Amino acid sequence: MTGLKATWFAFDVVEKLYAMRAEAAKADGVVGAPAHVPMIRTVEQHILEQQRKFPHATGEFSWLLSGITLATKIIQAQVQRAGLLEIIGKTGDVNVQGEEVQKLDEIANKTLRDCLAYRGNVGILVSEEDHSPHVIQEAESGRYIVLFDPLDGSSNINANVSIGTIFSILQRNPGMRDGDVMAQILQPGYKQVAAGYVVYGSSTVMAYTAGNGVHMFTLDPSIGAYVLAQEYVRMPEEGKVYSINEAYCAQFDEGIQEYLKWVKEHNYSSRYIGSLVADFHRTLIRGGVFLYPGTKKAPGGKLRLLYEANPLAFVAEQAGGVATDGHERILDKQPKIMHERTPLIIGSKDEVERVLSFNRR
Ligand code: FDP
Repeated sequence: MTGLKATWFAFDVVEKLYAMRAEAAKADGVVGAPAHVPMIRTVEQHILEQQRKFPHATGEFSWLLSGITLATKIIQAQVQRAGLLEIIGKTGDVNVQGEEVQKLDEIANKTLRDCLAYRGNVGILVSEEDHSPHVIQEAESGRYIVLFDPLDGSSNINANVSIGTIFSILQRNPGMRDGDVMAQILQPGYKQVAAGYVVYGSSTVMAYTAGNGVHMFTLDPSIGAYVLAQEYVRMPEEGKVYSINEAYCAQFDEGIQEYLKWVKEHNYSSRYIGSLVADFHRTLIRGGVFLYPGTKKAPGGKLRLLYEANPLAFVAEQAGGVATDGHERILDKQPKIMHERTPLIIGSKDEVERVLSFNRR
C-alpha cells in the first residue's frame, strides 16, 4: 500500500470507529448522542484537504507530516509512563546545549528520527539534542529538512508539568549544492514551509501551520487519532498576562525592567510554566506575551532560533500575533550557526508592541 492509500485507509477506519461509537451511544440512550454520524476530521485528512487547494501539490508533504504525527503519538505514550523507573531520570549525559539529558529526551529524539528517516522525502534531520545534522543516506536528495526540539521543557518531566515537541520544516534550496548541508539548514524562518508543536498536557494538542492559518487538533486516545478542534485559530490581539522568569529581572535590559514595573501597576496577571511550548500554547489561546530576553549572563538569550523561536514565530504570525528578539522580527533573522540562541518576545500583537515601546523610551 502506498503512503497516500494507507492514509486514506486510516481515515476510513477512524470514521467507522466514530460511527460505531455514535451508534452505541444512541443505543445506550445517551442524552445528546448525535442523530447522524458527525464528520470528524483527523489531522491527516485536514492536511490532504488543505493540499487540494494547491493544484501542483504532490502529496509528499502530507506523507511527511504524518511521520511527525506518528512520532508524537509514540512520544505521548511514553510521556504518559513518565513515572516508571526505566524511563524516568537522567541518562548521565550532557547534550550539545550543556543541559543534562533526560531519558525521555533521548527516547523522543530517537522516535522522531526513526519515524522521519524512512519517509523518502526527508533529506536532512536536525535535532536540538544532536551535535550535527543527520543526512539520510537513503534519501540524500530528499527535498525536505525537518528541524525539531524533541522534548521541550524536559527539565519539568519529573514534576508532571506539560512538555512538548516543536518542529519546523524547510525545503532544500534548489540552487544550492546537495553537499552543502549547513548552508541548506541555515535559512531564515520566513522560508519555513510548515511548523508546529504538540503539547503533552491534560490532553495532547497539536497545532500546525503550512502558511495558511493555524489549525489545532486534540489526540483522541480511544482511537489514537488527532481530531480537528479548531481551524484558523486567532491569537487575541491583546491580553493582560505576562509570562517570564522574573527571577532574572535584575539582569534584564532597562526597557524590560520598566515594562515589568508597568504591568504591576496595571492589573496584569503573571503566568510562567517554564516549558516554552506550554507557555506559548496558553498565550496563543488566551492572549498576552511570553518573554525570554537576553540577560547579563546570556545576552543572546537562552532559546534556540531554529527549533524553538522560528517555528513558534511562524505559528504566532499565522494566528495574528508577533514575534521579535526585541530589535528584529524573528522570522527575518539569518541564522549563523545551527544551535544559535535568541532572545524571544512573542504573543498578542498589542502586548508585544507595548513591550517594544519600553525599549524605545
Ligand atoms: P528546559 O530547559 O526545561 O528544556 O529551552 C528550554 C526551556 O526549558 C524552555 O522550554 C523554557 O521556556 C525555558 O527553557 C525555561 O528556562 P528557565 O528555567 O531559565 O526559566
